[in-house]
Formats: sequence, structure tokens, C-alpha cells
Amino acid sequence: MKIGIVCYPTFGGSGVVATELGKALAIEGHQVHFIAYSQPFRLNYFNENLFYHEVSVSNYPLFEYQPYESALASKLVDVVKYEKLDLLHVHYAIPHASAALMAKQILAKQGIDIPFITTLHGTDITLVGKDPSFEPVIKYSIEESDIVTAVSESLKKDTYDIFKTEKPIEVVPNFINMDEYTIICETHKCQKNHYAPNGEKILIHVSNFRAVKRVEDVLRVFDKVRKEIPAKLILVGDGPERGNIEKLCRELDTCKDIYSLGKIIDPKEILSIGDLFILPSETESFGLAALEAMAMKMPVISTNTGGLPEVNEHGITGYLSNVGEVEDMAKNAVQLLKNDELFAKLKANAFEKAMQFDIKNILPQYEILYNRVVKKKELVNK
Ligand code: GMT
Repeated sequence: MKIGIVCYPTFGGSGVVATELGKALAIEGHQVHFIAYSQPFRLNYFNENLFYHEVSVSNYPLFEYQPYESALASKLVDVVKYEKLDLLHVHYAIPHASAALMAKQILAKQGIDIPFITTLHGTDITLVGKDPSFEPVIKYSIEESDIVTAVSESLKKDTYDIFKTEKPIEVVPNFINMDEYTIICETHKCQKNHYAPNGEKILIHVSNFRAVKRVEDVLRVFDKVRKEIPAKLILVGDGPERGNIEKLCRELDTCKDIYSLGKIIDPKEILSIGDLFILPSETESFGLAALEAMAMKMPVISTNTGGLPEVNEHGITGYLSNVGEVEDMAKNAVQLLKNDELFAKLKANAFEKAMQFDIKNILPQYEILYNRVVKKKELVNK
């Protein structure tokens, strides 16, 4: 099959999922064409079936806001036509679903039928999608998609609650390639004793440091944990909240025990030295970062919001608390880190749960959907 994938190329779970999906499809023998405004950051991989098409928007002085959606739709028309794509799979509704819809309508006038699948990732529905200035366009492009998927049951429910649509939504959870989670750090800089020279426990948080991630709560939990047991905190990522976090670590006098590593393209190595993963998000449709940590045998302390309970099971793979309840999160973390037997059990459970989300189980689900839209197209064109 020839598949066009549209995604955000920047740091964020939707781009990671789209890229890993494309890589896996290419290995399966599908021809995959990525279409984005820059090279997706994890598309640093060669495969003869992988292609990348860049969308560029001219910077005409009249444009206060560059018309990216129009440029993307035009690029999609071009790539579908000349690469003879069978389908488009767009990740994140805004503006990818509406651009795909426009491309589909333009191509229909030229006698080309291109089905498109929209995968909803979270903030496109729960934060941005709620914005009244986007609502009619998102709702329409969801309803006009040939197939809509959501990355969790929770996101499916949120989509129905927010958009009051009757469009069927299939849940295809996010995934990881478990074969890649056997890494053991070999370079000095990612060895555990580099960060925890006295055998301290290592807590890790990975995110894009947006307000929704509540990174300040990570620091507050860490501050409470380190008063009970020797511990270090590794922060991976960067974003708008970085300044507030630096301010807070100075106020709490915890900076000396915190390592801020910035944006790491693939955090597997650093995750492999962690003991506990902290994800205190305000909302999280799935929590891919938690799943990546679990695949590295890290139990997770998270909030119980959105799709997180579908990934992190309370008392089994980690612990869940209400949003903002840092006291409870810290209590759970300390209890776990002080009890070797419980800790070993949760580590094993986290790894086992992560295996359910192995790409081997999820890729066929997407392939079934691809076959469904392509078969439908063939029937209509007969
Ligand atoms: O979390 C973000 O701010 C980024 C966003 C994205 O576009 O990558 O993440 C969303 O999609 C991920 C992949 O499906 C999910 O794992 C995240 O839970 C989801 N984020 C939120 O719902 C806040």
C-alpha cells in the first residue's frame, strides 16, 4: 500500500506515534510518505520505503499568520497525485484533518478518490478543540473523515462529550516497539552512578514542559521524596514552563539534586537508569511517556486523569492520584521506593503491562483500517 502520513514534526507524542508507525509500516513493505513542515524528529532512519515531503509556506508580507493549512492541502494534492497514494493517515485533528478534507475534495474534482483516516491524539480535542474558534471546523472534518481513531477510550468519550457527534470512533491505543527497550547504558554519561553516585533513587519526568504537564508538581513531589530518602531527579524536555521550574527549584533549594537534560530525541537510554517515573498532568489522553518508562521497567506515579488509568494501573504498575495532590503522590513514591519487594513487583508488572502495547499488537489494527478504506474505494470505483 502507498500511505501518506501527516503529523507534527516537533517534540510531542503524536509526532512520535506517527513516525514510529510509518517506520514500522515501511519495514512491513508499505511505501510511506511523510508530509510535514519539517522532518519529524524521530525520522532519522533509512529505509527504502520511507519518503519525506516538506510543506513550505511563503512569507508574503501581507500574511500576519502564514496560511499553513492551504499550503498543506496543496502539498497533499500534489503528493497523492504524483506518488499515487492509496490513503492518507493524518495525526492530530488541527489543521491536518481539515487540510486532508480539502485535498480530498480537490482531488475528487479530478476523478481521484483519496480516503483519509484521522487519529485524534488528545489536546486537539481536550484543549484546542474546545476552543470555540476551532470547533465547527474540527467537528466537520472529523465527521467527513473516512475513519476516525482515538488513542484511548477516554479520548473517544471526550470527543463525543465535546463535539456531540455520532461519528463512529475506533480506539487504537498508542504503542512502543518493545524490541527497542533492551538498551543498557554503556557510555559513562548515562550510567546510573553518573547521576546517583551514592546510590540515590532516580526519579524521571519527560515532557514538553507545557502548563498541562504540571512540571511544578514534579518538583514538589521530588522535594517531599528527597526529605525521606536520598534521591535525584532527571528532567527531560523543554518548553514554556522551564522558567517557572527553575524559579521553583531555587525556592525549594533542590536544584543541586536535579539534572535538566533538555530535549533528547530518544530518551530510552536515560529511562533505563530511572527508578520511578512521575507524570502529574492536568489532562493526558494516553501518556505515551509513561508507557515508554514502563517498557523500561519503571513504575509510574501519575494523576488519574484522561487515559492514564488505561496505561498505569493503580497498585499494579504504579500509583494514581487526583490532579494536584502532590502529598499523595509523594507518599506513594516513598512507600514504593522504601519497600524492595513491592518495588520489584511493580517494576515487573509495569514491563508486562507495556508488552500489551507492543507494536506487534497494534500495527495490525491500523492495517485492518487501511484495508477497509482501500477496499471501499475499490468497490465504489468499480
Ligand atoms: O502532550 C502534549 O502536549 C502533546 C500531544 C501531542 O500532540 O503529541 O500529546 C498527546 O498525544 C500523545 C500521543 O497520542 C498522548 O500520549 C498524550 O497523552 C497527549 N497529550 C495530552 O492529552 C495532554
